[in-house]
Amino acid sequence: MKFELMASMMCANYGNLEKEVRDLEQAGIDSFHIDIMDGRYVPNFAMSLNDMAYIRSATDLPLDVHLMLEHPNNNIQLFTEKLRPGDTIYIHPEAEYHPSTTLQKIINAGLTPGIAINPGTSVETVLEMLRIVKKVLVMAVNPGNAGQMFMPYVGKKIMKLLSLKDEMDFEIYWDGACGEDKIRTFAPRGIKGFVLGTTLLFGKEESYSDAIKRLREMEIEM
Ligand code: S6P
Ligand code: MG
Repeated sequence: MKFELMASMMCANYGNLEKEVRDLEQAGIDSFHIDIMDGRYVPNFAMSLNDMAYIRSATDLPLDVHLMLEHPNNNIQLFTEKLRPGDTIYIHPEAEYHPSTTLQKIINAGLTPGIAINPGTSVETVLEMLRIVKKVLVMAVNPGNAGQMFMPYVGKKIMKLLSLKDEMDFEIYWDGACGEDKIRTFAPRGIKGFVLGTTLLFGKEESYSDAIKRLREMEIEM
């Protein structure tokens, strides 16, 4: 079964980011997930613009940029000008007065537009934006940190999104507390990709190569 695996780079070893990028590439990761925070929309600072720009320069794989910022429209250009076609920017619609304007700027820059949906945000609230975006990042934890508790009630929302994705033309991605069980359950149902953080990939005895190989070769029942 084909599904994408993204590495959550806020969980990487910043002592040697170049090696982290190289090891993850060699291990067969599909893209790099970049969590950008402002300490306001979420109570944390993870990665920033320069970290993103460095990783952009260090790999040819796509970047998957998750903006956890208040009013990203104010400085979206700082991000779009450093990215390239094939890269994605996700915004949180509730962090913006006019999210469709910001999404249009992402489209105009030749990038893939996405929205991230918090555990407490309903599909109905973002319904019209599903027509604009190509990707929906479903947050299975409250945004802001790695290593958090899975919110089981997001399962129902995922089923609703799955029923809309073909008609409205978007793909669904999983972010937060992604364990093997989540991939086994949701890949066959149509979730296209999974962000891997401390639950499955980082800070383990197992090498990135072994972990990614194991996940790709997992027996998944349809
Ligand atoms: C959370 C962030 C995520 C995490 C990732 C961590 O605000 O958007 O991308 O970095 O989910 O994964 P884990 O397995 O540690 O929860
Ligand atoms: Mg994220």
